Parts: sequence; structure tokens; C-alpha cells
Amino acid sequence: MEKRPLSNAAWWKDAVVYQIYPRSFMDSNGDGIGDLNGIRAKLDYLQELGVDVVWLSPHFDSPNADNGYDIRDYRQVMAEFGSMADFDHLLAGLKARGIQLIIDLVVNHSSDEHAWFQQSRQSRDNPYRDYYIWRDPVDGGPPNNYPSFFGGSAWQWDAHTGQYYLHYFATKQPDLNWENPAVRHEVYEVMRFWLDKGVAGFRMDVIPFISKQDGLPNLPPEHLAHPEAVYASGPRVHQYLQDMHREVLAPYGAVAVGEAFGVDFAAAPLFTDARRGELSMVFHFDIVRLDRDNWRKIPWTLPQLKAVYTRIDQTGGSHGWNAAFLGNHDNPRAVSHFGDDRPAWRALSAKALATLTLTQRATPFLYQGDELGMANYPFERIEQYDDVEVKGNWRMLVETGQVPAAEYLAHLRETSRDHARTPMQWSADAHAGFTTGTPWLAVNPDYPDWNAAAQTADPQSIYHHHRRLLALRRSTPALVHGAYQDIDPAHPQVFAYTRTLGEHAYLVLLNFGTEALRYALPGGLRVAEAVLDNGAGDTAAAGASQVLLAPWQATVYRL
Ligand code: TEU
Ligand code: CA
Repeated sequence: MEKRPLSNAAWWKDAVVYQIYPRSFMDSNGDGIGDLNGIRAKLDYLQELGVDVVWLSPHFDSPNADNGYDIRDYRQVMAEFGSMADFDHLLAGLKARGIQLIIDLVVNHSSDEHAWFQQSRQSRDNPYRDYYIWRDPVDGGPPNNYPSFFGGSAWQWDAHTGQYYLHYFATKQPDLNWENPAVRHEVYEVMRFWLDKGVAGFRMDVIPFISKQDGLPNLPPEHLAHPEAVYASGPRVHQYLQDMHREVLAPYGAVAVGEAFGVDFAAAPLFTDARRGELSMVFHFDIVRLDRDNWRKIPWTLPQLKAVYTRIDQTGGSHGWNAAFLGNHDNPRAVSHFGDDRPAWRALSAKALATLTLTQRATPFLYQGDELGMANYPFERIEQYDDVEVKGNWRMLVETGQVPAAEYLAHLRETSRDHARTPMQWSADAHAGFTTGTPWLAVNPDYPDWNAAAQTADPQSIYHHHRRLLALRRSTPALVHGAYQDIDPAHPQVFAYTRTLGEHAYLVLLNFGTEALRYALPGGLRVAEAVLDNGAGDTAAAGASQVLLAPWQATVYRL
């Protein structure tokens, strides 16, 4: 059965997406690394959950300097993940269940082991030289002061040809030169290759970074700690995206989700306004970065969080669209990040966060394991981490004596990307049922109590709360398309908003705390009936203008 309504060009607005990080999802052959056949073995689980789309993090051939975000061959499957035949089987299995597939398009940079870069570094007059960004030294050093996100300069010296190449991320991730029309056409061809196989579209990695600033001037000092604002505002990014839309996305009717790292609220509509023909929607970083400054954890308040939700909704406007998410492979676990992962509150707060994400005027993106309330890993030592970002910053900050090891580790314990990358917890069996071998990254020791087998068997579980939310969203257009209104932006503990479409109005009430409270609905509102609740306490009767909110209670009312 095909879920995608062909008459509706913007079918993805009504969809719910589930992100799979293949390395950590399911291992089918006992080598400790998740793979495509492992995903295929879990398709019934995804179908029962009720998701419409899977976003697969990179599955391409890669030396794994950044777990696949460094691609060596855009047309090959990573050997550890399986073969092209395995990919085709997976895609067929998804389609048979009415689930679309979007894949990761990582084309701001490639791997330094990509054939293009191997050519490019041969000589200054190699035909592939201009596929990347090479510059002469300035005063015997790098061409400018750009920093890399993974520590140190964004320029790497190449003695063989006596020039530097640009890399916003690891040295093994050289940035492609989008000024070169040949590069743009190569990217279109890669996109067509996968679209011809039947993928529905792409999640586009750091896509605003593809246009570099003219002349590559130094960053002003105030941008040195956060270069993303400058990297995301190159002069030709919209031209490149409009060309890509015209050449590839529009003819295939493909969906495109941009990772809008560095894009501010004013600029966001330029990427997503459908009249401009660029992207379908974007991920904003303002929620997941609310409580952090790079690797540092910083305090946040609920009114700040609510203000960001309102701003994001406004950037969508009536011609754009957004992606709603609280977790992905680059962030700590949602329940540890914005909920409360202590035993008493973990399940309730995870359900409250799911209620928030699944009642936004945006396409919800769920990250693997968050539907089980998977929590942060109890990291203690630097050796326990895998992430290239963690290690690069350790070398730059701790080994140089700028930041004490204990301080860096204390912040990483809250902010590291590796929290999201520990293996999926399928059961109480050894290694959480993820592998029969030795997992590539340690399984969270809480898996005997927090796993899919236990939760699929328990109707009150976080997993089943997600199922109910997905079903409610599917049957309630107001929760997808209805106007979003925060009705109490200043309240320090209650998140209250309405979703209104014509005469259909809903109220979402979320208690973001461990204290019960009596809440008088603003503006004379009265509830009609509770349509979904997370079981934290009782719901209010029809006609009530006051509601008792138990700790972490989350209720959707019809008004
Ligand atoms: O991440 C974009 C990005 O810059 C950050 O989210 C990144 O995780 C880092 O923390 C910045 O300090 C995308 C991918 O999602 C990420 O996994 C890759 O490492 C990165 O691009 C490079 O491809
Ligand atoms: Ca494997």
C-alpha cells in the first residue's frame, strides 16, 4: 500500500520521519557494526510505530573519519553496512510497507580519499584541482583565520603542491568547490543516481555552507567562536539551491530537508519559501543549541525555549515549512537534554517531549531510540568516546592546557554527540540484542530496563505513547497544519499552546517540571475533552477552565 498521495505535492508535510544511524541500529552479522540487513530485519517495528519516512544517515563508502559524513564514493554502499543489493532490498522492503526513504546528501565536503581529491592533490594543473578550494600561504601561514569545527585551523597544508586546502570539518573532509560548475553537475548526477533507485529525497548536510565568501576574508573576531553564521551566508547559496531544485528536485518531485546550521531566523524563509524553489524544509539549531555554547553546557529556561518555538513557527510562515526535532546523531539524548532522565521522571518526561514534537506545525523527525526514552551514556573517561569532534577539541583545548580535562569531561557528559550513537536497545539480551559480537561503541548499561522488547509489550510505555501520538496526528489535520499559538509565553513551568484549523481547535498542555500545579487557562479558554494524555495524572472534565497538572503531565485537549 502506497501512503504517498500523488495528488499532494507537499505530502511530506503530513509525514513523520524516523532517523536511522545505521552504525548503531542493528547488526545482522555479528561484527558489532549495524548494517542494512539489520535495518531490514526491523522494518515491522518501524511499520508498527507508524512512521511514514525513514531518513538514513550516510550509508556510502567511507573511511569513517566522521562515521560516514566523509564520503569516498557517492555511488557505493559502505562495505561494513552491506552491498548495493542489500540497499535495494531495504528500499523495496520499506516501500512494501508504505514507508519512503530519504538519504543523506553530504556534498559540502567529501572524504580526502575520494577519487576527485586524490586527483586534485596531484598537481596544480590537474583537471580536478578546482574541485576543491586550494590557496597559497599568506605570510607563511594559512590563507585566513577560519577555524574548523573539529579543532584547529580550517586549512590543511599540502606539501606536495605547496598550497593549503579548506576543510570546515576534519582534515579528512576537504570542502568541495561549488564555484566550479563541474562540481555542481557531479552532485546532480549523484542525486539522480539515487532518485532513479526510488529514494524520495535527501537530508542535506550543512547545505548552507556550500557557497564560500568572496575572497575568503578573515572572520571578524566576534565570529571566531561561531563561524557558522559566516559559513552559512555565502553570496551564491540561494542560486546553487535554486539551480539544484530546477535541475533535480523539481523534476523528480523530491523532498529536501536542509540542515540549517548557522542560518538565522531572518534568512531561514529564503531557503524554505516554496515560491522560491529551494528546499522543502529546514532543521533550525536554536532549540538543540539553546543550552550550549559549542561543547559547553549553559543554563536555559522554559520561556526561552518557548520563544524559539514561536520564532521557528513564524519563519515557516504560510509559504515555508519546518522540521521539528529534539534529537539526532549530533546531540545528547532528548530525554536527558530537555526532559528529566532520573528514574521517577524519565518515562513521563520522554512522553511529554514526544507530545511536543508531534504536535508542531512542522514535520516531526524522531531519532532512533528516543521512542524508548534512551538516555545519555554515563561517560567518565576520554577513552570511552569515539567522536572525531570530541578528540579534536581534546587535542586543541585540553592537551594545550587551555581547558582542564575535568572541566571538558564534565561538559561532554552533557553535550557529546556520542550519547546518541550508542547502540539501539532492542532487548534485555546481551548487548541489548544489537549484536552477537562486540559492539563498536558501548551499549548503555541501562538496557535491561530500557529496551524495545519491554516497551512493545507494555501498552503504557513511551513506545506506545509515540504510536498513539502518530495515530492522532495522522487523523487530525489541525495538529499538522493548524495555526500555532503560544498562549502563555512567560510561564516558567507550563508550555501551553493551541493549534487551530478552521473550527477545529486543540490545546496542548505540558508541565515541564516535577511540581504539580493548578493551572488556570488563559483567555477564558475551556477544554472540551482530553484526546491524548501521558498518564502522569488525571485529565480535566469537559468545560473546565482550570487544570491540575501533575509533574511532567502532557495532555492534548480538544477545545
Ligand atoms: O553536522 C553539522 C554540524 O556542524 C554540527 O551539528 C556538528 O555536529 C558539530 O557539532 C559542529 O560543532 C553535520 C552532521 O550532522 C555531522 O554528523 C557531521 O559531523 C558534520 O555535518 C560534517 O559532515
Ligand atoms: Ca554488521
